[in-house]
This record gives sequence, structure tokens and C-alpha cells, in this order.
Amino acid sequence: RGNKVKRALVSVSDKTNLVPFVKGLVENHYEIISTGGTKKKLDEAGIKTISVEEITGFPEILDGRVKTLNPYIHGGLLAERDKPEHMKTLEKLNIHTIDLVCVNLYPFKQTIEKPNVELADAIENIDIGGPSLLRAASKNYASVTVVTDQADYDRVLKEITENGDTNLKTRAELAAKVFRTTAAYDALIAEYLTKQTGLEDLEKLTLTYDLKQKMRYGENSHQKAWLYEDALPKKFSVLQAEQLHGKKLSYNNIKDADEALRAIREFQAEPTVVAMKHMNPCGIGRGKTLEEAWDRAYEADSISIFGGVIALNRQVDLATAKKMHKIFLEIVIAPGFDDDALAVLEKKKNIRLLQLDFSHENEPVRYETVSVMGGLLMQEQDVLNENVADWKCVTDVKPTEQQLKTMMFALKAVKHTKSNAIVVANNERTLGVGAGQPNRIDSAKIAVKHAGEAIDNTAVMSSDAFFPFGDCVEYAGKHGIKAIVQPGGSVRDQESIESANKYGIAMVFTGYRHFRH
Ligand code: 93A
Repeated sequence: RGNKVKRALVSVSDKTNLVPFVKGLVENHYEIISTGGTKKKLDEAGIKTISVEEITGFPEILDGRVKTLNPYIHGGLLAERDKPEHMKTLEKLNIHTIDLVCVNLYPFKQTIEKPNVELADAIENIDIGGPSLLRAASKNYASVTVVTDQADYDRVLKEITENGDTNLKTRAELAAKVFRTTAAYDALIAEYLTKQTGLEDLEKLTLTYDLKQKMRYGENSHQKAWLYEDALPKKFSVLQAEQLHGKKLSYNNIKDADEALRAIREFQAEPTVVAMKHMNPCGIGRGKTLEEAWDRAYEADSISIFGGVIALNRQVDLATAKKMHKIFLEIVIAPGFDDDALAVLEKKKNIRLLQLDFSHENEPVRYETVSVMGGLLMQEQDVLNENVADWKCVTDVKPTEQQLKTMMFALKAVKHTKSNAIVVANNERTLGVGAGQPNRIDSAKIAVKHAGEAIDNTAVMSSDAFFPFGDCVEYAGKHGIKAIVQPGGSVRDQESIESANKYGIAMVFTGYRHFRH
């Protein structure tokens, strides 16, 4: 392949583990070409190198913006070794083939992650020459070995040492990795610059995610699964939680814990506990203390909470920990744990204990995506903050202050329940949660039935969407519900209003639907 003397071009921003790798190449009789900083580093390690200028006969110009962008370099990379015309051209122009490229790129991500980064700094860290080297070498992987990941240094060196060269399969794999790397690199630049200009309705969506964990399995044990994290991680995320105890999170754990976090951040003013089960809250309780909030979340559904994912919005104390310890829980996630509380909870081998900085709970996470077969849906998150002052009472009886407060609580709960969602709650906790029924009346029946004897004149009902008929209100009235909060907007709203008036129910319309499918 090409000239007899093998050449490697080395130009790296991150110089970790570089020296032993290049030493190995030299031992295998490679000549090394390198750029400014890389050459300096190799010189210091006593490795003889050729500067790019010596190859190109052209100096590095424009503060290094143009270093390796030159036909003496790119000709040596791109020439097809088995095409006589290509090789004749190289010979005629005195261009030497390059057999290996080792490049990693300007640290664009690290630059934009710096707080208050200047646009000029970000732009200077857009690497142009590096991706060009990588892409040229990758395109010609038939003959050229390309290394961009330090994790591949050993593997490449081993093959060269043992066989005199890398094998074709390895080169193909490395080339594919390069295109993933440069694609993600460009995607992040695109995201950053798009944010600067604030455009929506983009004709291309370029999201970039990094592998965080290969999961043991997906939703079921026969499904393979992977966890990817935003290239620019968000702080209020289960992916950023510190795991203090227990086995690795499973695929379902991550979904449930995420849902629990989405719900818990709705309740910031008071100590609150959310118990999430299969993506629905089975109990939400609040109180003057965390322990009281736990008692209430537990009491809300003391059976379903088994195997639940618990999110608490205050540091877990001993009293609360002792109570949680009594039952089987999958995950406890909280802003912190007192030492003695942790010691109690840690007695169970399998419980997963996660600590997360709640100071970022209002961090805007604007968009969310779900996959459909053959595509992706994207939307803004439902982070709408309802305001009691905007609600409209539509019944003869007006809600009391206390009822309005309870309605808000019940509304926040129903927002995180799968549609069709109906919640019955008092001011302390959920009493019944009706989730995911294709018919709203069935969700209402489940919620009311579950609340049962606990329904007194403080109980309210919330609905994530309007009532299509009068039947839900009728049913609520028959079972003693005294206040209802719902979006309104059905052509048959009047039926519901009449039922409410018949039972002396105070009903408000919020004007906002909160489907969660
Ligand atoms: O400024 S560049 O876009 N122009 C170039 O021609 C060029 N050639 C290599 N950046 C360029 N590089 C990058 O320089 C490499 O991708 C690498 O990240 C960095 C190594 O520079 P140094 O050897 O001076 O530390």
C-alpha cells in the first residue's frame, strides 16, 4: 500500500496516552508527521517528528486555522493505492502517502459547557482541519488506518506490531466510528448555533446523545436496551442522580424514576412524597413534615406502593426512613439522606437509593421526544403552571379557599397520571387514582371506588381533560364529591354543569388540558 516508508499524521488536542502510542508506531518504523502542539509534546518525549510545514512547504497560517488543509496532506490520504493514475499523480507531484491518522478534535463541547462562554471562544473551537483529516482517512479506510478514540490506541498498535498492519475489518470499524464522532461533533455545533439564532421548525433535527450504559435488558428480559444521555446533560434528571446504594437501575426503573421526578417538582412549597408505580402515581401525600407526607402517600394506597418508586422533596430523616424500610420499595430518590436514615435504608440489599440536587428542579428542559415506528415526535414539556386566579367557576356553588387549594393539589396529581385520568384527593393526599382507561367514566369509577369511605366534604375530583358527557359528574355527586376541577370545553359541558348544580358541587374550568398518554 503506497510508499515503502509508512507515515502517520498525528494531531491531537487531548494528548492523553499519546506518547506510548506514537512510540509504538516509531518502533514499527513509522515516520511521524505532527502539528504545532502535538509536535512539541512528542519532541519533549524524545520522539523524532516531521512538521506539517516540512511536508507542505507552507506555514501554519491564520492563528492555526489553516495547518493541515493542504493537497500534500489530503492527496497523501485520499489517493487510492490500487489506481495507477492516482499513484502516478502522487509521484509526479512528489506527494508521499499517509497510512495512519491519529486525530482528536478541538474541545468544542467542553468549551460551550463553560459557564458564560463567549461566542468567539466557541467558534474558535470549531475544528475544521481535524474533521477533514479524519473524514479523508476514513473515506480511504481501504488503505488508511484512522484513530480518534484513545481507547483504540492499544488495539491498533497490537495489530500493527503483530501483523505489520491493521486488518481491513478493523479499519472499517474505525472509519465508522470516525463518522459517528464527526457527525455528533457537527450536531452539537449545529445545536449551539441554532440556539444562538433561536430558530424553530427546523428542517433537520440533529440531536446528539452519548452512551451512558448498556442495560441488562429493556422493558422485558428478552429485549436488548441501551441508555443514552444528552450530549449536554441536564441537571435535574435521574441520569444525573448519584446512586448511593443498590443494584444498577433497570430500563423500567429509569422510566418510573423520571416520571416520579416530573411529578415531585410540581410540589415545592411543602414536604411531599410521590409514590410512582408503572408510570402512574399510586399515592401522593403532603404534610408539615416529610414523615407526615410519607404516611399520607402510603395511606393513599398501601398495597400498590409495594415495589414502588418513591420521590421525596426533602432530605430523608430517620423517622421517615424507618417507615419506608418496613416495605419493599424499588427506588427512593431524594435531595439527600441523613446519615442515620441512610444506614437504615441500606440494610436492604436491593433497594436503590438515589440522591439528586433539587436546586435545579426548575431548570427548563424544553423539548421531549418519543419514538414512533419510522419517526420521532417532539413537543414542549407540559410545564404550564396553572394559576387559580385564571380558573372560572361554572356552578351555583363557589369553591372555598380550601377547596381551591385542594383542587390545585389534585390537578397536579392528575397531570402525572395516564389519560384518561381522574384523581380524587383531599388536601393531604390522593384518595383514589383512576388511570389509563379508554373511557373516562371507568377512570372516575376506579378513583371514586378506591377513595371509598375516605370521601368526605373535603374531597375533590380532578380530570385531565373535559368530561364528554354528564355521567362522570353525576357519578361523583352520587358518591359525595363536593368539588371538581377540569379543563372544560366539551360541547356537552352544560350536562356536567347541570349535574354539578343538582348535587351542590362547586366546579371550576381551568381552560387547560393535561393529557399524558
Ligand atoms: O484550526 S483547524 O481547524 N485547521 C487545521 O488545518 C487543523 N489541522 C489540525 N484545526 C486543525 N487541526 C486540529 O489541531 C486537530 O484536530 C487537533 O485537535 C489540533 C491539534 O493541534 P496541536 O497539535 O497544535 O495541539
